[in-house]
Amino acid sequence: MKAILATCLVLAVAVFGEKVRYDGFQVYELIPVNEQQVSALKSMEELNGGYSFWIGASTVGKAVHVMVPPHLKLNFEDSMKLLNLNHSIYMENVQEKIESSSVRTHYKSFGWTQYHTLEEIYDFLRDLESRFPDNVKVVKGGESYEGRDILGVHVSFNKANENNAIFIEGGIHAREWIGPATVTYMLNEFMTSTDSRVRNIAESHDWYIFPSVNPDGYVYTHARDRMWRKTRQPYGFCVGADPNRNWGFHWMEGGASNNPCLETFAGSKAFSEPETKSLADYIESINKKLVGYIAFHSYSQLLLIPYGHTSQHLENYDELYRIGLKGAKALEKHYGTKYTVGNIVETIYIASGGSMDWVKGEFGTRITYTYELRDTGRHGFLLPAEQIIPTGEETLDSLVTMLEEYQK
Ligand code: 0X9
Ligand code: ZN
Repeated sequence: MKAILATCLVLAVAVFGEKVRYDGFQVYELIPVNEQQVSALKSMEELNGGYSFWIGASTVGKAVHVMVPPHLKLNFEDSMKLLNLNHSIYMENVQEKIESSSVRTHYKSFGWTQYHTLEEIYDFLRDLESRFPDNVKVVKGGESYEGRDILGVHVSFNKANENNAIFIEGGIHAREWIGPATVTYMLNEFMTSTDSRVRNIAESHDWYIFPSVNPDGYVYTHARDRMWRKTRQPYGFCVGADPNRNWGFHWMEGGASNNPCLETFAGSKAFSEPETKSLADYIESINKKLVGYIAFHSYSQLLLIPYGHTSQHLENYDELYRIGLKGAKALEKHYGTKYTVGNIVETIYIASGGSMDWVKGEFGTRITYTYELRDTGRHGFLLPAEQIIPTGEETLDSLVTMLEEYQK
């Protein structure tokens, strides 16, 4: 086993070279109190002068999280003084956080006490198929730029549920590791839980579950750069588009960039990324069976309702909101984790071209939510692996609670 691991490491280093390091990088929290500060922060993000906005500026009063490299610390603090912006350090050393949150103990079997690689996740899916051949089928939802399959499972306990299917999307943003971890946790519970509520919800729907829909990006976060968000298709001297800005519904209508070097680059056109194009084709092929589409991101503890290009409420917003609140309440009961529920623009920021929005806009799928999982910034994208199981438990309860409401 050790020899295999060593070989994998050697191969990874040979293919990708060294890993990107974040020694001394700090994450600041800033809360703009006026419009000038908001627009200055937005310009700073657009200039892309070495800062990385983990949470970009949206409106007055909304927290902004920025990762600052050590050599820019003094410049950054000077800029904050000029802007008269209060700032506090949220994370002292990103590299240390990367190392402590991705510790891998000796790998025995798939579980939820550590984060997994893409291959381990795919093996878990194949393993489920062989353990539950009557109910689980591994399916290919599409293909990535680098030629990887986007694998998922179609779970079905009863042919009669065929047109009562829920699509679960995880990992569209590569660095948000808690997404794929929570999605596999829930999938495992759907198959193995003995809790009657979980059994009832699991067995009264069909499921299309895709834990990691940006496989190139996810592999890259393991092999090369833990903080990678986008796809891996090159655009000039920068790489990747934001796969959650690339879908063909109100594409490039706010919160998206035409600069390939930015984190929110929307791609050269709608569906320029093979991942979004192929997955969209797959979703289209099953759209008549879908009653729900739920995407899992991190972080911020939000339950988001379409759309991301407008704050106008869609036709079943009130239903989604009312039921979302019940989900958030059930979630909080476990560990006190508090979620905010609401329209994307009102709750987080303008973000057009997202997957859920395309599904809702194109097919009118009734149940559509995007989770922004734990936490609110203490660990951010680097959520410790000890939090996978608690996150899984509370998130599963919220989902079960919401689907029970829709069954009523
Ligand atoms: O910016 C995003 O894509 C999401 N936030 S994240 O920090 N995970 O990057 C918000 C998703 C908004 N969703 C849609 N517009 N559908
Ligand atoms: Zn995300």
